[in-house]
Amino acid sequence: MRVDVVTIFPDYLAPLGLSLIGRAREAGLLDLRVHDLRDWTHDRHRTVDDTPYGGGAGMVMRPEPWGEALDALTPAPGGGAGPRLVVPTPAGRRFDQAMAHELAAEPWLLFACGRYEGIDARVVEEAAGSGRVSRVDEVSLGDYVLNGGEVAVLAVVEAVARLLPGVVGNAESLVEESHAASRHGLLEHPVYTKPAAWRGREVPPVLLSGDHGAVARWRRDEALRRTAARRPDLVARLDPAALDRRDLAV
Ligand code: 6GU
Repeated sequence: MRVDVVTIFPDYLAPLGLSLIGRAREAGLLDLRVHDLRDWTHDRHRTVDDTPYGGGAGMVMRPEPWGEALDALTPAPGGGAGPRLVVPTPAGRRFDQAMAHELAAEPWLLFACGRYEGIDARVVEEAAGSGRVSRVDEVSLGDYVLNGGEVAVLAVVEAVARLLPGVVGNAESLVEESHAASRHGLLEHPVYTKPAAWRGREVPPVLLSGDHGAVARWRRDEALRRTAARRPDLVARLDPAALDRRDLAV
């Protein structure tokens, strides 16, 4: 998969050279390219922002550098398939595991990181009608405000890259984790490792019992309990068909 990121803070994306993602890049599974938006400015101060029309606090990113950046990084219409453009913004559609899977199926993603109060709205409009990108999504990580899109890109790229074939060594760990489709909308159960007793706390005995059915039942109960306590919104959305009689006793 190819991923381009345009930002005024390329150094912010440095963690994408580390760990799992760094190894995926070295292995050729992920072709990640970070670009400085200021390379597409032409004034002495390399200006990327200006005051908002209509007034109000803060600054808005000017459309011209963005237009030039997107033109430079995408094929002309008819020149082959363009990337899917992803614009992180707190005003976007909520990013979730389903969207991570959707993005992981794309051959090419292009992230446009806004700063300040955001990017002039014509940039997304123009890109969507340009024929140079396959589609445009404005996405949000959740209901809180970050200073810019860079941290969101770190999160989205990590969530997406770990779904690419060969990136996570043990594919089974993808299946079991919280928010995997196979968990039917429940959070993951708590996990334990050695030692069996630590600071006076024992690992739940059922996990040492060797009774695989009992272990599965215990994990299911704990997942339900945890989800009900922490994410009642997920419980409300559970498919009733995914519950069994013993679940209702929890
Ligand atoms: Cl994607 N961007 C910004 N600036 N703030 C956010 C966000 C994105 N998601 C949650 N807060």
